[in-house]
Amino acid sequence: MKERNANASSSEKEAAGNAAASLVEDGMIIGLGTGSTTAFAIAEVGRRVREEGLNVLAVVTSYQAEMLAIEAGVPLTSLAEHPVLDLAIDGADQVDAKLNVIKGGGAAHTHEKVVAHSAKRFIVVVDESKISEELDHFVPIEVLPYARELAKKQFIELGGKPQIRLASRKDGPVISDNGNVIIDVEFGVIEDAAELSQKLSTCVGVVEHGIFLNTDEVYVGMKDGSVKII
Ligand code: ABF
Repeated sequence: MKERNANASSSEKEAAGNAAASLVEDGMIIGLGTGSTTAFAIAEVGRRVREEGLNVLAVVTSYQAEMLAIEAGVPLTSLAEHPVLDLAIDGADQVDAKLNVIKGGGAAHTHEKVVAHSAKRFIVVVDESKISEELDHFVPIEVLPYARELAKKQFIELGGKPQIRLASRKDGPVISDNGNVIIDVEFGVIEDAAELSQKLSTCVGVVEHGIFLNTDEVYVGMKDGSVKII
């Protein structure tokens, strides 16, 4: 499995998260995702609510994001009440030059994809280490536990090397907020993200995969403290 750059500085993540949070305008309904970079965006939105009286409602994509939003004082709503979002902010595992994105390191990509597709504008926030000329990160895939072995067989037939994601204590598989398992699949360099996305979506037992093709802009926290928008 491709190791994530564990050395990415939190200042890069904070710069990207704050820059995206500055896009939030009064009266917006927003989507807030999962992960340590988006956590900075959530904290900044909360600061603006508390200190600037920002009037905003947020839909969150995971229990982790919900906890952070509540702690930060960001008022919450749901997609049932607000099915169309003005802006969604979320992290990523890898972004290529064509803005194809791989997400799912936090096992929440199914809800994240629903939020990303419910938003008029979808912004990804990353540190510089996530940017890559081509996509070669493993693809997280949420799979029905009942279909675990059948799904692995289909991923192998597509040229992948599947690995069930285990909980850190190695006492069993990671279980998503939806009660499913996560299978991480290495495909090597992904030449055609749209084609692989389509093939994975038609595999029996797949709930959702982590290839995102609808990102509008990527806010990249750079090592020099600046934020690059691609
Ligand atoms: C979530 O958090 C996932 O979709 C993504 O893989 C992960 C990124 O986490 P971090 O910002 O901590 O690297 O957005």
